[in-house]
Amino acid sequence: MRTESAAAAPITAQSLTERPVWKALETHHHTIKDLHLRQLFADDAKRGEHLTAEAAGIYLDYSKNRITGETLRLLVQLAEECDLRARIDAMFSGKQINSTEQRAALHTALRAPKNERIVADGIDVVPEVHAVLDRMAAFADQLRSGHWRGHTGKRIRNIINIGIGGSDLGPVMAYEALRYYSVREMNFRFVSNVDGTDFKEATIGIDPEETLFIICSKTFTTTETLANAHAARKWILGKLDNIQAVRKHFVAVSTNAEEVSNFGIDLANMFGFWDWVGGRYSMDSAIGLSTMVAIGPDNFRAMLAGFHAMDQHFRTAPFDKNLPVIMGLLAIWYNNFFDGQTIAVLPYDQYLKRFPAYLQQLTMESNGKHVTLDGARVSYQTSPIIWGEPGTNGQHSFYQLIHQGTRLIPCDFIGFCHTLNPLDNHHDLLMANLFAQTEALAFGKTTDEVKAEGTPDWLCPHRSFEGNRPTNTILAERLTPYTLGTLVALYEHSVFTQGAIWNIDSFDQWGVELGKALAQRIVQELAITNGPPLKHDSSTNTLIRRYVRLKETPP
Ligand code: G6Q
Repeated sequence: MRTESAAAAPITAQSLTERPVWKALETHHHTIKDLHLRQLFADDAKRGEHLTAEAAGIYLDYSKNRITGETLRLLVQLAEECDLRARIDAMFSGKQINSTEQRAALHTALRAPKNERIVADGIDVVPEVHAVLDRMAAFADQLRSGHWRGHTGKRIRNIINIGIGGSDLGPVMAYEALRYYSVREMNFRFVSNVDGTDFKEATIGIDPEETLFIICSKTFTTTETLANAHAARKWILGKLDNIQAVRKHFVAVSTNAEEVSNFGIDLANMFGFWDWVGGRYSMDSAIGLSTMVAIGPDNFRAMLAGFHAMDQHFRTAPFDKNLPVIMGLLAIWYNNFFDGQTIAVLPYDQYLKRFPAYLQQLTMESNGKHVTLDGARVSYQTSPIIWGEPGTNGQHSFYQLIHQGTRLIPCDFIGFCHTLNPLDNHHDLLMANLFAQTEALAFGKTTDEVKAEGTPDWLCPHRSFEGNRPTNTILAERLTPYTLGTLVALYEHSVFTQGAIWNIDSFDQWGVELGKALAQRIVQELAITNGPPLKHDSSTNTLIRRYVRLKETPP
């Protein structure tokens, strides 16, 4: 869909790094870069209360960052001068902010309440969004109640989502995050990799008669997904041996009705979405069908309400109180002024174990760009690398580097005041670790303190902690569908804020498209033993020849 007015992005001749406010930030960075968090907290006894913000049930403590009031003032000024406000409005109102694909990025419409009106290309999209949600809900209810039966009349007990990238990471993350709320009589599995192992392992020990596949693909042309979908059809027909079975064991989520139909899926069993929903922004569209089946329509709608609450906050709150804006600006502060290269996301909740992986795509596919909206090479770093693991596991692994390594790694700690699974004092232990880590990272342990503990001189350098390692702490009451929605939207909009300031297209992914095209050619070459001479570089030619020769040799 093409939306009416383009030019959401203000194309300014002035490069970001030439702006006076950018230069002021550079000077300011020079002045405060050695200032220690110990000093900053000593200077303001209430810093831990002042540098906080709260919205939609999310409390953000950003006091343990290497910033002063002046830093914040300048960063907010940067956001204003980069027209962040106008860009936010352009996104929410359906302008073509994804300029290289000439599309809107209107994922916020996916969680708009029924009475809202959002016009794209002359059409109010909200009724369409709700019509799909209602169809999804009816289908999910049929499955959950056992009314939807397989071809031989058996109840569906296994749901396998087939999709990759944005058609997989969101559904997997949301299923894991909301597992507590999921129907336990059903199994949910996810197949993404074209590696046959993924499909094989997902189908081991389950009965095709009790299995439904959700084929998620926006384009319905993605090689990996189609290969797995064909394997699934074979697997179903292998047991049921009747093409009619496809109708009862496959549904599709796509924007491409023609290809869905070519595959053999009844269009009555297709759930649509729109080209203004980017893959990595689609977990709250029909791509979330597996999530809805798992947690039920009411919980899914609660998740959408959480997204929407954060959307409203992002759209309306002043920048200095705006959680996604503050987080986005802090990411820029470390990325562009401290030369920080990565950000660790550390959820202290086992259910959020796939959240860092989800954020990797959201952040790095969105902002891993090297040219501005007008095609000029950027003269500054764009997306940081995102990584992480749930606490406390990470503490016994890579936190060593965060505490005592040579790199600056800002971290986001995420925790909840209530656990979903009370077990003795486990939750206090978990949260004590979270608080202790942020405290230790900020304040460290001086050589004098280490000495005072009786440590011999030679050991003191090894046991000292410089501290001054910045962290954000995100605290919410409890992990619910609503909270998950707010958390995802928080990061979506933080990513948006960063992209707006870097003046890049956060909504295209030409790097992904390249990969999709390149493998097509080589796969044909791998199928022929004595084909024509290869025309790649000498490394690729040799690797292909070696592979083709050895794959013919029995192991
Ligand atoms: C996400 C990307 C990418 C995409 C996958 C799957 O923003 O566009 O990760 O989601 O390549 O694409 P299909 O859904 O079209 O199969």
